[in-house]
Amino acid sequence: MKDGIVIIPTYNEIENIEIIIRAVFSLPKKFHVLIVDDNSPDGTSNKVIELQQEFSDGLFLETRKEKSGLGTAYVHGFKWALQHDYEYIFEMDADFSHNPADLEKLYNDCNTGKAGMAIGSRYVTGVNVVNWPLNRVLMSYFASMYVRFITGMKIHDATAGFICYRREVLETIDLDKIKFTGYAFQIEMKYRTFINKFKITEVPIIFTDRTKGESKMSNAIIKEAIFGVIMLRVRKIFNRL
Ligand SMILES: Nc1nc2c(ncn2[C@@H]2O[C@H](COP(=O)(O)OP(=O)(O)O)[C@@H](O)[C@H]2O)c(=O)[nH]1
Ligand SMILES: [Mg+2]
Repeated sequence: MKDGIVIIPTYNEIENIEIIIRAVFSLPKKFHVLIVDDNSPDGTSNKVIELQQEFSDGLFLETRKEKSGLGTAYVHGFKWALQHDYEYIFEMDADFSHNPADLEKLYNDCNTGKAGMAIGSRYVTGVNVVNWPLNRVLMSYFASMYVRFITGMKIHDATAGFICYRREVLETIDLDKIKFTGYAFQIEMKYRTFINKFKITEVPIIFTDRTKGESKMSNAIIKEAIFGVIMLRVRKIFNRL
């Protein structure tokens, strides 16, 4: 079995890709990295290929034909990581909203058996979000309250996308059934982990808005999340999840 791999989905992250990869490989704890790029027009994947010369034993790239959303990019990455025998599988953004230095804290919760899923959480100790406009903070915070209310999960940060999974958790989920692509994807993964009765922990992190490149957030992603949560709950009630 191999140890940990950090999956980073990318779409037009040319300004971040090299520094985020270097940041992970310069950590004291060694993790492998899998970039899942959707054929970014800005050439993100060419930069990854160039860096593979330097990090030949730990940097991997999967390229998809077109932009197909964060959820399916992760599902693709999860399957790859399971096939390649990794024990600990991470989700992390490319834009430094998630600090790579926190990876080890998430890893430790999973590695010591405290968690099957460890979440880097913005809202365990107040609101640890830096530089986001107030409306985005409020939306994100109330989204978590809404998810708690509908699903009954006691999670403070339901849309968080900074996660470590033990492989059993991903093996237990039927990944082909995951349909959501945006924030709803993050909620769905937590809900399925919760239903499968794995332990979930929240590790406090500070989330910082990106300083380089552009957010791919859209109204469609917000709508998907609002209706997606209700759909998840209804499907669970009718045992169709
Ligand atoms: N492969 C892939 N990555 C994506 C897609 N949409 C967003 N990402 C990546 O997912 C991460 C989070 O996206 P971001 O736009 O920062 O979302 P925000 O933090 O909610 O504003 C970044 O690394 C993006 O490059 C997509 O459609 N495909
Ligand atoms: Mg971001």
